[in-house]
Amino acid sequence: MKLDIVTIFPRMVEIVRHEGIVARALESGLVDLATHDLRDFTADRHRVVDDVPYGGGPGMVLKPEPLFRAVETIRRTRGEPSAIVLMSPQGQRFDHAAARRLARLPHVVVLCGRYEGVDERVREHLATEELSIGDYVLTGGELPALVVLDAVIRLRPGAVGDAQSIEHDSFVRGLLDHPHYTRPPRLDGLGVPEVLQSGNHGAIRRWRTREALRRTIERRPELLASVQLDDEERELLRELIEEQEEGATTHVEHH
Ligand code: 9D3
Repeated sequence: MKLDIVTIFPRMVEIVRHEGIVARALESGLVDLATHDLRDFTADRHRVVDDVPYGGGPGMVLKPEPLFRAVETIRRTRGEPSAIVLMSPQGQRFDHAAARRLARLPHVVVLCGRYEGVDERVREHLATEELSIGDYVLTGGELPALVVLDAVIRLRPGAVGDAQSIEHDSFVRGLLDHPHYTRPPRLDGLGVPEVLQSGNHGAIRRWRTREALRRTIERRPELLASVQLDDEERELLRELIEEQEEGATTHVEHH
């Protein structure tokens, strides 16, 4: 997979080459990452990438020509991209489904916005889609581009050592993850649930499903609306709701 990132802060993106699963995927050639300094595509002596907004108002707007030229150079030197993603607060929310869709493409270009915004002609005539990573205000599209890069790269076959951990991704299933424990069995009096040390794999599986359901109800109940539960899961869910109702009438919530 080819990934091209266009930014005025290429060093912010280059840090991913040094550490972790992403660095290994790049080193092993699973992903070919190129970063492009937007200022290299300016035509003036001062390498200016922004300008005042037509109509007035505060802040600066990212000029269109350097972005168009950057993509033209990517087309010539790296080939025709399958998607040109503009990172912007106005974009569709990036989620696991979007990560999986992008991970299947052979060549993705990501454009990082800065300042108050990007000239609308980039959005309409250059980008093929627009993505946001969530409803909070950042200073630019670089960290969002890294979020997309991280989520996409780990889905490429061979990037994550244990393929099972991809299938178990909680958002693939639509439920939050169950709790995890490792040694020691007692930590200053804090124990590990007996069932996990029992060796009873059926009981362990049921416990994990119950705890995943419990967390989902407590923290992200809206996720349950779009998850397909099997008979056992529906039964566990019914038990949990009963448990919750008993709790509500006998004692005050402690968190
Ligand atoms: C005044 C209106 N703001 C739009 C909501 C202006 C503005 C804020 C922040 C314009 C650009 C930015 C910089 N952010 C991004 O480029 C960005 C972003 C984000 O801020 N949050 C979540 N996802 C993204 S993707 C790109």
